[in-house]
Order: sequence, then structure tokens, then C-alpha cells
Amino acid sequence: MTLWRGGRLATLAGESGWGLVDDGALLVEDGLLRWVGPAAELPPEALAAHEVIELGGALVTPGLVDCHTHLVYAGNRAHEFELRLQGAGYAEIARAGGGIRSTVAATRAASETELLAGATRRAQALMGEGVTTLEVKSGYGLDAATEARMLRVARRLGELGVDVRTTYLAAHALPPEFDDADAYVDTVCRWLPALHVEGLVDAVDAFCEHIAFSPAQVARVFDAARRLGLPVKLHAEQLSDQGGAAMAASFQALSCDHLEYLGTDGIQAMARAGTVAVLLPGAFYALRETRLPPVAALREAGVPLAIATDHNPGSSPTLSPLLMMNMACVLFGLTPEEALRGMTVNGARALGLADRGRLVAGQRADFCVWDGDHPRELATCFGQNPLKERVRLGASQGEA
Ligand code: DI6
Ligand code: FE
Repeated sequence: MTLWRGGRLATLAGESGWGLVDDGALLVEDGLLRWVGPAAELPPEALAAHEVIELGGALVTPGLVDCHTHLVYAGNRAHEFELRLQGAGYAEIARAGGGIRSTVAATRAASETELLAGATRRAQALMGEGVTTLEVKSGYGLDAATEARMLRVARRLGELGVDVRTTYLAAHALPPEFDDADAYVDTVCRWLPALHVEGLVDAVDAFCEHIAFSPAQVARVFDAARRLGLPVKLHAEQLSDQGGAAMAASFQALSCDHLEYLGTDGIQAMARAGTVAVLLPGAFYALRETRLPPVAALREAGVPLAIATDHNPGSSPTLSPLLMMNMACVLFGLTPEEALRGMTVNGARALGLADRGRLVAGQRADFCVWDGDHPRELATCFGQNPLKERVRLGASQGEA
């Protein structure tokens, strides 16, 4: 048993508030939080701790959960950034064979070793800002072999000391060898069982958009997921309102992500299904979108709000979860507390994980130690990284 004491804890206990504990202590045993509270109220069993770590007044929060990334890929799309700055649209670039398809070509040509090297560097950057749980999607292979390779690489990132959840996103774009989206959707459904048997799939996602797949097509992919007992999530209403969120909610989706064009029906359906709204300010910012996700209405309907990097080489090439928390506040109007909840407890919820994201007894001992006086600083001070230490399953991952 290890005792960490003398920290200012942002526990996020309860449904709102920071859950601040000044001069707080955490008792950690077998990778779990055994007790959390004011040091003055430590229970007698704390005397049995074989190790005592002094936090010296540092700030402690739950470990960050980045619940939406496309971390595994090859190639580079910086030239598309230049094209967009000159006025080209994201959809226009995609229709011209750039966009997702250009990353698909580079990813197919890359070996597992090459993909792992790139993804490792990116995962380490996220971990360097406090990420302890990371979701990684496929979707730049769009053929059976490359989708499997991406998911295997994603799994191997777990060896770095971060918890990885994998998501099958073969319904991301129409690959060049298909001209019939329905035929490709059938194929996507056929690939899934073998990947599932190999233990490579924790959830199933799709891109529901006029430049990608319709709600009816995605529903067929979700049916295939349901037959295997796999949860679903959706890239929904990013560029237009397709009714994807309501369809996904009818499958009890864990999350719907992006949501700039989400309408009232989608919000109500998500609220009823307990689906998390994952907001991705990096993509909004980089694509210079102007349509804001309906944050006030989501809040009012009681839909939990999460935030993620959406790291990908096209629309959100960021590796900074803290910057996303800042952008969620400045661009989308979240409070700094909502931003931290979005990158911790609600991010975990978007992955179907109830065992992390808060500093309360019984949860995994995944937490971050930061320089700073108050947790609101994490969302305030953009471009800074105050991480001192990242702790996963009770084990310190070294000085940041
Ligand atoms: N929306 C996104 O933000 C990523 N995928 C998607 O469906 C971006 C994918 C890319 O541009 O490579
Ligand atoms: Fe995405």
C-alpha cells in the first residue's frame, strides 16, 4: 500500500463541482484507490503503507482520457492545410482524392513496424500531457489486412504504459477499389467477426456524412456489431445533419462525436439513451468551422459532455489534450470544470468505462500530479504543460 499525501485533489466526485480536497491524501493498493480524502482524516490502515510520497501541495486530478483518436497512420497532410488556407474546403479536398483517401494510400504502404514507430511517438506525446487511457481507431486501411494491422499496432501501444481501447472504423470512407458504398458496407460487416475473434475490437465506429456513409448504411454496420455484442459510437453531424446521432442512440451508442450540426431530435435521443456527446474542438478549429455544437441544449438535456483530441493527420493534427480543454472553453463555451470532466470521467464514459475518471475509492489509481494552485488552470494556460507526474495503476510513470 502506498500513501500519497499533501496534495490539492480535484476528485470530481459527484455529478458537478471540482470535488476539491485541500491537503488531501490517496491510499493506493493493488493499482486501485483504496481511500481518498483529507489527510487529517486518514483511516488507521494508512499506518500500514510501505511507502509515503509527499505531494508538496501539488495539484492532483484523475488521469486524462483521450476517448477519440486516429493515432495509427502513415504520411502527412500538411499540404491540405495550405490548400484550405487558400480557400479549398475539407469535403472538396476529400472528393478530389485527398483527405482520408490519401492517408489510406500511405497507411497501406507502411509496415507494422513503421506504423508502430509513428504511433508510439504520438502516444508518448499524449502521455506526456497526462493521458492514462487512450482510444485508437482503425479506418485508414479500408482493406482487411491494413485494418487488422492498424488495430494490432493500436493494441501494442498498451505496452507503453497507457490503457488502449481499440475501435473498428472501416466505415470511414469508400476505398478506391469500390464504387458501390452498399457493397463496401457489406464487406465491412464481413471483416468484423475475425477481428473480434482476434481480440482487436473494443467498439465499432463509422463516419456518417454526405461524403461518407448514410444512417441506413451505418445501421447495417451497427447490426453486425450488435450480433457480436460490441458497443458502437459514431462520427455524427460534423458537416451536416444526417440524423446519425438519433440512429446511433437507437443502438444505445456509447458516444456520438463532433455534433456541430446536431438538432433537437438527436439531442433528445442521445439523452434518452445515455449517449455521451464527444466534442472535438481541434477539428472545428483547424477546419475553421463556424457552426457551433449545441452545447447549451446538450447540457440542458443532461447529455454528458466529453472532449477529445481527435488526433488525425487531416482535420486535427494536435497532440495536446490540454489545448483541447482550453479550446472547448474558448470556442464552445464549456466551463473549465466541464472541460476537465470531459477529458476524464466523461471521456471514460464515452468508452464504456466506469472504473476511472474520478479520484474516489474503488477506482483505478490513474492520476496526474500538476504544478499549479487550482484545476481551472489546466484549461486556462494554453500552450503550457504543467504535468509533474503521471501515475497509472498506482505506479508512477516517472517525472514528466
Ligand atoms: N472525422 C474526423 O475528424 C476524422 N475522421 C472523420 O470522420 C478526420 C479524418 C481525416 O481527415 O483523415
Ligand atoms: Fe475522428
